[in-house]
Amino acid sequence: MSEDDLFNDRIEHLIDELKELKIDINKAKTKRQTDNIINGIIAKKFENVIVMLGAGASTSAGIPDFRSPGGLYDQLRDAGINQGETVFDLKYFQKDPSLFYRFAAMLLPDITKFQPTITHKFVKKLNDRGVLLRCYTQNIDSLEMHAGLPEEKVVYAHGNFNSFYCLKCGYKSELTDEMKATIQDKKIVKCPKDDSALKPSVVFFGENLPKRYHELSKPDFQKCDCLIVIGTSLKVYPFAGLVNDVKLYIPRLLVNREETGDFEFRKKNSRDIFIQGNCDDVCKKWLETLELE
Ligand code: CNA
Repeated sequence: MSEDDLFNDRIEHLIDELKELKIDINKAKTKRQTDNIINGIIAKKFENVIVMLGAGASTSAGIPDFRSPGGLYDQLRDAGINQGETVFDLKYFQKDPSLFYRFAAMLLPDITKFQPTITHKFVKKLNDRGVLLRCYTQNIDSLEMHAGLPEEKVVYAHGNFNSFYCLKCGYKSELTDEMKATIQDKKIVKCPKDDSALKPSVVFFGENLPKRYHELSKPDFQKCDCLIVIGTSLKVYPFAGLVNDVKLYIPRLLVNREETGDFEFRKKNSRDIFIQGNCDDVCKKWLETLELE
């Protein structure tokens, strides 16, 4: 080997070492920042924590998300529906509700089938410790409620299946066992008054978000002293925009399989922290730490 070759070899080796070191430095920084947040929660330095949840919080319960490989949009594509959003489009539903009812069973909350995940239990734990200001969820599976979070602590930003209503005559009904059976049979749930399709109180594309979301989000996000965002692609607005409604110095933590959203993880001295991975694994560690205290 010539001297030049030896030199180049050594340089490449050094570059590799530096690259590894940089990753370790980033990991250590993320761990330190995250520990600060969990310790801050334990010490009640943070008393107004907001958790924003997405479909990733429920995937381990067996409910597919929309956009992950093998998720609902992929399954719809396999069934010949290329635009997954169509199933949840208000105008399309008014034209042809059968499309929605073909797939509704996949999302219908059935507590005997779907149980709250460790992530939901972590959010409940925050509330038990008295530091949860509110949980804003995009999920329509009501697993927050089944985890034991009180109603006033949750904003179901995209509604849920708890009630149904008629778009024509305004008839309203709670979800009954009979309606559940109809949905499981992939049939349309009909209005007993005018026989048109009943729509669940799930927010479809083209619909306004619930009044409670509009009333609470502004004051809540101004009061928030720590934001934890879990299992969401942050692709759906206005929900995704909420991350920018906290004050400029408030720490924002994202736990997700991939980086997403309007954050500045790489900026020097950034308040934003990204933890890549399975949210249940991350929340399990946090839960254990909180339970030890
Ligand atoms: P999405 O667009 O499907 O994104 C989910 C995100 O979570 C992706 O970035 C995934 O990588 C990530 N993810 C999935 N599993 C995990 C996991 N175990 N750990 C960490 N990250 C994970 O879903 P969003 O919630 O962002 O989109 C909003 C839609 C999805 C809302 O309107 C919901 O109503 C709708 N949705 C809800 C449910 C439910 O209620 N469980 C299920 C499917 C879709």
